[in-house]
Amino acid sequence: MITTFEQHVSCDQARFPDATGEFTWLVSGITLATKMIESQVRRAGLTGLLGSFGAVNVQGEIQQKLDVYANEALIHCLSLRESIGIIASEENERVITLRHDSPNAKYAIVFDPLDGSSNIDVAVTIGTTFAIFRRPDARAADPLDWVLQPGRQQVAAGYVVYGSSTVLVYSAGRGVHAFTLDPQIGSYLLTHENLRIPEQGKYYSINESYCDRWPETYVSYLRRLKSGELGRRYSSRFIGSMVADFHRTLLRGGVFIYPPNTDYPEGRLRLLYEANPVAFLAEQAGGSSSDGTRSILDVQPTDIHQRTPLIVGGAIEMAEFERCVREG
Ligand code: AHM
Ligand code: MG
Repeated sequence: MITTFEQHVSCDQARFPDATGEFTWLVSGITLATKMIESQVRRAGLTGLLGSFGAVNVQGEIQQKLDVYANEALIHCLSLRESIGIIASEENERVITLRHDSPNAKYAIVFDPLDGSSNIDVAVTIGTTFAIFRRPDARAADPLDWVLQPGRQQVAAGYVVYGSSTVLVYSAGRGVHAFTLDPQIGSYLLTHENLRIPEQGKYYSINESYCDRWPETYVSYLRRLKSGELGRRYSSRFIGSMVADFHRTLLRGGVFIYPPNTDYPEGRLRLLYEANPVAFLAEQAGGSSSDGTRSILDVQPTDIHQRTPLIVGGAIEMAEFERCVREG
């Protein structure tokens, strides 16, 4: 028996007596857009879609052509979903207000259309991350209030990883489930139900070239992982696309870390649409996350593009990180 992503969401929603099907319709906008993106990613070298677009985004980073295509695909598909009032994207400086005052607009969605920009042109795994929030209250005047909510308020979150296969990983707060795109039929099919992060893995994932610019806590944490003090000597894996590095961490265990450094004192990753979705998935899968002092999910955002340090992984690796923080 096969279960498509839409079937899964529809069954999950049926638990709620007042479910109308609108949430299932909303998330079908994500699957449609990510299938459009995946199709362009697979053919990018053949269709002139590699290389830079010629513009710089709000982060001061050069936009790639595929960044722009992915952003437009998501905005186009999601704009048609009446239940979405507000969109925030890594590629747009301000939130996009679709239907702020409509009583049908119950949700906001935030996304990074294509994570891992440096890997786009070299055929290395990239991804799309997203999170959905409920409208804070019926009268919320400021569109920003819809998206500046702590990660714990995420109604659902996930990512699509465009790797050797294309996999959608999703949680609506009732476990983490993964759906692999079957290119023959064009549907995401359930392949991993109730994913759990192994309690202890064997990999740490970090850009170690910045080690002379990290706070001491991260230096001593890495030393401990490598020394064998946790019962094994950890090995290194780093792809440079957070989605890909996190996906391996979710399936195989271990820890993914992007510390603050002297160039990026707040870290490099974005809280709203990069750190929050993976933190939510990690917690749902039995792991946890930190920004160095508290769970990522407890951080109250103040800006849609704010950056954060991110440490996310399995129970043993995260307990060890907390220990290093306590010991200074
Ligand atoms: P992006 O949103 O421009 O792709 O940047 C985020 C990416 C992450 O996927 C990855 O973990 C990180 O940047 C890599 O940064 P660095 O090159 O500093 O290691
Ligand atoms: Mg990105």
